[in-house]
Amino acid sequence: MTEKKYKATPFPDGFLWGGSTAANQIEGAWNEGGRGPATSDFVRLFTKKMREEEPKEYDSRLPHNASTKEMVADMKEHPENWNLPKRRGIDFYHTYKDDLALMGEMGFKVFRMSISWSRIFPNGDDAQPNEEGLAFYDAVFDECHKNGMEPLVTLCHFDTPMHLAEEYDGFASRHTVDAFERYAATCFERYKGKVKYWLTFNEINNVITNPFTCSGVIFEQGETGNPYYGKWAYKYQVAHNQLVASAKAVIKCHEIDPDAKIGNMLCRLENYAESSKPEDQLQVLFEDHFNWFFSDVQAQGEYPYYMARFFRENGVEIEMENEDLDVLKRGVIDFVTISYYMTYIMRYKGEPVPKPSGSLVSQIKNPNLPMSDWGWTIDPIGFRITLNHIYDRYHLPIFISENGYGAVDELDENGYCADDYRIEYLKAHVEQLGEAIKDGVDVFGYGWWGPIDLVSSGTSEMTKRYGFISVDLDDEGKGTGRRGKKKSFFYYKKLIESNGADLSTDNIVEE
Ligand code: P53
Repeated sequence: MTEKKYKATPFPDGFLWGGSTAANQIEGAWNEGGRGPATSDFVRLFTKKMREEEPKEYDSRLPHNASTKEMVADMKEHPENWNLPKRRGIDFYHTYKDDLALMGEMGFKVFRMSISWSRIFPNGDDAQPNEEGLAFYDAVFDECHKNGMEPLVTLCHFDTPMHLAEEYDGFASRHTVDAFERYAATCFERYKGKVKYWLTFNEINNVITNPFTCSGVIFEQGETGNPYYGKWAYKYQVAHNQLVASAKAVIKCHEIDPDAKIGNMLCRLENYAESSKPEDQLQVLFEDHFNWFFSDVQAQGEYPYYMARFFRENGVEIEMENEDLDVLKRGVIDFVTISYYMTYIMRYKGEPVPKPSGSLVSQIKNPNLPMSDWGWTIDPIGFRITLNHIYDRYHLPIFISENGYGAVDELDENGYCADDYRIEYLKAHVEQLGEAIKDGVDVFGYGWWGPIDLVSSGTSEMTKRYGFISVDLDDEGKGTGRRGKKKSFFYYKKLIESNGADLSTDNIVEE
């Protein structure tokens, strides 16, 4: 019936429209249900204002005058001195039924979420899994299906169990690789038949800029006297270990549930040269290589040629176990996923060095593009370009695991907001997604980041809202938690109903 009612759509039948979340940004209940602490429980609120007042050189989530270990110790001893919003989330642990019903009401076909590793293994490496944690996700997956959605599940989204961080320096140790493999296998066994789509690590490439957040690396940050601090060797060793862990999970997934598909997740940084100078274009090439490196290994099963020179010239010698290269070869992903938010401008630096750590925002402004309140450029055409680049490179089906617009919303007493700016962003990006599909790119789904307001990853703010559904909570955790429907809720519903054929903004029915 959709075909009759609407004009042709570039989107294939069964296209997976939906939204994306992460356990550490929605669940809350950080110490309930037998859950053990995770790195995300030790991440402070860090607003734009605080960021400006306290410039930093590395992980934006951490103060730069204290080592991670010192800070964690203080958070344990004086939790009252710290605002740690990821412990609260939006209370999804208790509200998931109502929240998923709202997603179902919009017509979602897919719900991307993550499992909190420390709900399943409180220490990350316990002898037995925690049944209460396993049962929670059973209930969530059942609820997804009840509401017409396939769960698409990330195994680890910025929340390494704290025990593995503190005792083993996270993925700096092979112990963590083994623990992850066992955790992944436990999930595949338990949820076989219930979960068809898996992802290994969220934004695996961000290990270079945010090693604590991405990989549970705790020693490296800000510790003066630490021989590894700031060294590429350490970061790329951690990256290697995590790539091996990812490949091992892929192999396990295929063994345990041959019907399931498993993908990667790359924070895709699409870069433009600042000028037509060949040097600037060369910098784009370098930067692309640092970004592609991760998905190249995951999709092609081997280290790409171009890293050898960087490793040689920067003293990086990856320690490998005998089986590693074979594991990487056998553990190639079934599909590719990316997050796409913005594009960056590159200026020649004279040598290949990855972007300065923690820079979520381009150092150089693009005069041709508008920006969000957080300085993120809005670039729908960049989305089409990036999709073509990915497909050209891997020829694998693509799922957009994140795309979205964080803004300050003025919510009324019903939690309503006429968020036309969000609608515009969505419309423009879906239009370009359609163009990419017409170009021949094989995309099978689109997950809007934060379909319900959630705690920001980069700043832990609630003020940076992404949702079609509002949540009455502020940065201090104050508010009723009540959910409301924004104007964009009705727009996305209509868009999904027409399978992307109806993108018009002048016939939105709000009811
Ligand atoms: P927030 C860097 C650049 C782009 C996206 O981000 C990034 C990052 C790392 O923080 O992260 C992804 O909440 C991430 C989500 C996150 C989302 O983008 O800082 O996978 O967890 O919430 C948006 O506005």
